[in-house]
Amino acid sequence: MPSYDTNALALAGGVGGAKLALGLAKILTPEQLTVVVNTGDDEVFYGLHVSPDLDTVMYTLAGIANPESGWGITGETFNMLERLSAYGEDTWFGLGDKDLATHIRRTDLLRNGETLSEVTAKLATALGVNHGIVPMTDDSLKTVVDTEIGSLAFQDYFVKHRSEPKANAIRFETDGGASPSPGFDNALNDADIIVYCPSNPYLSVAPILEVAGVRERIKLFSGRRVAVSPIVGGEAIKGPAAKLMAEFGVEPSCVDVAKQYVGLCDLFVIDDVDAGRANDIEALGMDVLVCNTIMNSDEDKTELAGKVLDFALR
Ligand code: FO1
Repeated sequence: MPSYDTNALALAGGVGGAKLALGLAKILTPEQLTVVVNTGDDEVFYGLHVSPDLDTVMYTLAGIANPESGWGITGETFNMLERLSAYGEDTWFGLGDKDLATHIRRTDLLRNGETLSEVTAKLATALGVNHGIVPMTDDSLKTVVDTEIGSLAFQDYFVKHRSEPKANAIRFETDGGASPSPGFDNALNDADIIVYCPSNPYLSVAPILEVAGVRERIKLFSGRRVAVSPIVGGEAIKGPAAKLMAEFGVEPSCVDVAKQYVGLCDLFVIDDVDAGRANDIEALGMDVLVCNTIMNSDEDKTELAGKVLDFALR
């Protein structure tokens, strides 16, 4: 494994982002990598502050993520949820018994006045994660999906309604504006490369770019910016990206993901099955790397992370 002389800032949503973040964490030291995570999906459930994407990245790096779903903790049970349901609570959001401890601890620390960044660092350290996992902001910035059945908070859209209602628009609501978290701010100043993990460009990366000043700072970023497509062969590896693209009138393809990043990205990584689309992406002004981007095993994650770093640093 070559050692890299670089500082990387990775932008990640949930499951897909966490996979590449793990690959990067296996190659780069904690000093060399900051993973900035979408918090537009955060929600209060049963009185507890849940940060699904932060937890997915944290559990993945800690080696305890549920391998089937990609989110939640492996070997989970749902006794608490059953009891809550018996009390008449509508338990459509599945908080497992082990996962629950994370949300109780987070909520408690937030109520004591700690920031989400501080709380996340404490939780990650307790789980043995040494690489920096930071929320995009310590402020509130919520993803709202305007659909044919009305405006839905992200988890309402994604989990309760299983992404079924036709979406018209995606909006981000802040309570007086959202600034980058201190870790994000530092990484934007110190990083040599920015990696867009293969996360949904509309639901996971767009909220990160919505944080005050971030889009402009990434536009002006002097190092290389490299993105990995979450769309392979016209399908999203996971989640509703392809469905949303079709609803927004764009062809669900790696080319249209690249279009979202014009001016914000120099290098674009697509899967072997999309090799025929490389010219279309080059025409957008990005260099293209074609390779396997499907990350089933830890070896796949490390291999892709290595290729992404080699491509960015060549
Ligand atoms: N996704 C589901 O589809 N159903 C659930 O009940 C659910 C519960 C859940 C609990 C904690 C957590 O961290 C994530 C959870 N997710 C669930 C996943 C989550 O909604 C999405 O992965 C992200 O918000 C999108 O990246």
